[in-house]
Amino acid sequence: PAPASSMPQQPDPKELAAEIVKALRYRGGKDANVATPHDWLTASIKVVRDRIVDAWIASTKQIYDAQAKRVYYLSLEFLIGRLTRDAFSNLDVMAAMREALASLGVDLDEIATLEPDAALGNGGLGRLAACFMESMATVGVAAHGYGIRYANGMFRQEISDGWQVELPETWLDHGNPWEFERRERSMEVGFGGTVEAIAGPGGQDERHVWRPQERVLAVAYDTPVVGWHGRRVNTLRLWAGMPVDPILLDRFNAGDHLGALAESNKADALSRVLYPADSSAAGQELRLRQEYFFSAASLQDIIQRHLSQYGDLHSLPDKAAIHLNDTHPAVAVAELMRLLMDVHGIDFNAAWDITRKTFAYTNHTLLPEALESWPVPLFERLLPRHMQIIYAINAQVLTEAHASGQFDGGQISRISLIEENGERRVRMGNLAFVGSHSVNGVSALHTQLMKETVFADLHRLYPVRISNKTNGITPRRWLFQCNPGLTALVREAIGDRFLDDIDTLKDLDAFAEDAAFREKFAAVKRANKERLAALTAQRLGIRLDPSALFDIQIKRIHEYKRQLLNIVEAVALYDQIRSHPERDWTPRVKFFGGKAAPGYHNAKLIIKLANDVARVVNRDPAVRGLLKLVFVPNYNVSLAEIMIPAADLSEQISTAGMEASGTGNMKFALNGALTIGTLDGANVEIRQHVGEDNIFIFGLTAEEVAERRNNGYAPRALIEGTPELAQALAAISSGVFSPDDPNRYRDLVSGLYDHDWFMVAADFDAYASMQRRIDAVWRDPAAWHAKSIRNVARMGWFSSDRTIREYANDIWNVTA
Ligand code: DL6
Repeated sequence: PAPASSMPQQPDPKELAAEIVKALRYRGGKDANVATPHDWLTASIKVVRDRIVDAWIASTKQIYDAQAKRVYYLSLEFLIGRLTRDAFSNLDVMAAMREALASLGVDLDEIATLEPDAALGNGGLGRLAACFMESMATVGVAAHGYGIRYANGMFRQEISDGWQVELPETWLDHGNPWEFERRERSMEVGFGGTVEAIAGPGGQDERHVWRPQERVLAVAYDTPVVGWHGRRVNTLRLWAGMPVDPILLDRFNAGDHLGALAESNKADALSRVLYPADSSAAGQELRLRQEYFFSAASLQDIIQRHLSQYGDLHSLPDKAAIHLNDTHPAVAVAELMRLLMDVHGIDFNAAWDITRKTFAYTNHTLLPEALESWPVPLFERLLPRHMQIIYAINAQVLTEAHASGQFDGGQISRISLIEENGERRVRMGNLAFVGSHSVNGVSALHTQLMKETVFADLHRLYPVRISNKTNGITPRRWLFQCNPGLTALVREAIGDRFLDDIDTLKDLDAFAEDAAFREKFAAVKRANKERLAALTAQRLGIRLDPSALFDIQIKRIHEYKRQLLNIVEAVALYDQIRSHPERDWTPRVKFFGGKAAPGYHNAKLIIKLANDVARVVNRDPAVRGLLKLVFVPNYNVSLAEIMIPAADLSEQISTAGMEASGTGNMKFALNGALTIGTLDGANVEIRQHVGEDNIFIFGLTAEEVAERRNNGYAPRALIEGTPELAQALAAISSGVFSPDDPNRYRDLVSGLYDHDWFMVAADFDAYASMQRRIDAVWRDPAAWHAKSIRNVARMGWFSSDRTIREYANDIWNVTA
């Protein structure tokens, strides 16, 4: 990291106030007495941005002068959320800005909530990219993030009569004061057309010229990303689509007014919407166009930068590490080959060597339905030259596989970049794998399963390519900013060292035994819960008792994440409370939040079920408020920042083997929530770090799930032998919670009886028993808080700074 001396001076609030008024006037064209709260926010951001720019330019110059290697992180998603607090706090200007604004009669906390979430991502993958950007700037890795500047990011979710309704998210309504438009940095991107092969001298080597039929411009928008203490400032460069000709005048003049805008609309569509599916491949042509659009623009940018500094592309792997965040940018492998061969005249073998040394790839899911592949005819039509290159790469890889003598025909066909069963398709995972020198998984278990399943054959062919890099989260956002109460308490207990070195959070461990500290810790949690209860009252009109156990499951809605298991257990508990009012029940609030992909029928039905069950349970006087269900609409990063610090219990209950890592699990534990979870993804490593006594693990292991699936699993008999479960399912299926449409959940429930792919029934008993054990621990506050404190103390390892250092050392070969 750059020396602390590069830290900006603490600004004087009086000077800042003057700067804010000036920005309001000269950049916003407004006088203070007519300024709206948005104007104040924009002016404040611009003032801080000016300071960032100095550090930004210094960071860029430092890397340029040192001729250091840069990291290029290609990601179709960056789920950033709000930036203001991140930037103010990383730059150490939060207190001064608060004071400056207060002197002008403006409340920083109020205007900060006006900033829309930059929701340019679906979930875990996009949020990981955002954490990585912040960590790279913090640990001193010179990096550019590359993605798409979607005009409409993740949809806004409203709940209407219990159903999810999707509305467009218009985050750019008030402009985006954080970004810089770089019209001069526009890249031309082509689609379609033909390829001409031109014979070289002597008629031997062919040179290929791609003549695209369509051309669009990718215009760069840059956002500075500030590391902790402003040590480094990196760039997030997002591309927006623009037409080469804004209007086709000849068509306009001929009276075809709509046709005249056709190109403009096509270009606009490229950066219009984020595809809102995270666990199924989007499949449509526009998606492939988006993937190529941002990959091609980013590669041109990288190559221009490299050539202007070094003049020759053979040194690209020494100066550039290009990272593929999942397969979405995998087409970049073929695009780099094309640029090297067709534009820069490098031969296939040398180009292939450069390409493989430059790229690295992270896999984020093993779900077969999420593994991207594109129909060959579509690929060929949109990217004819790339298709040829992919065939050439494939020939090379298959020759190597044959030569190794390790594979029979079936195995060879699994290595191929082309899926040949049924419709021929290009396998993007295989392309990313063979085009990279490093392939990594995102938790120890996931990496192991990658080696054994989707990439088993490629792993055999290239046995040292796969490694594990367990995910992490930035503690700046996910502890310091979202939980100022806990951060202050930890500082009081162990001093400030952990702010710079999160591993030293360990020093807090001893305080688990300190009764006075536990009281203070409980008071902080209580205050965070009161804040969430106030939000629930205000937004949903539901009153909650903050002394109840706050049990939270927030994440995308998916059958493998098993929100259904949680809801079914709630129904069973509801039955029990009604049947045994005499028992000492632990008051509990079960919170749910998350969006369903718009085309995912069962996920949407699960949202409706949560709301239907909530309506019945919350109103039933027999429950006496002992159990409440709350579905919080429009779950996003900003809501996570309020809910996570308020959680007592974190639900991480996916079917083992199906959640690649999870990062929500890390955020909760860092904020002192105890986890109820399966041995899936990073839960396995969280258990190792926090200790078995401080986490509630239940259910089948990944191995047991696979075994059951292979050996014939009969959920019907199992359900019939588990009365509590059978009763809960009967209630749901018969319409107890849906009297207006008694059959609404019949198919959902019969799916559990008939196949239960996600093992809800198989894990029900273990889950429900673990919940009752949790109730018992809750009744002993000293024991509960001691466990909770130990979770906070032992989660430092899950900082994304650690993850980024591992990437830097083991994959990118850059200093951090
Ligand atoms: O690696 C980040 C994140 C993991 O923590 C999640 O476990 C994983 O589901 C997610 N993957 C994706 C891609 N597709 N799907 N599903 O979002 O990546």
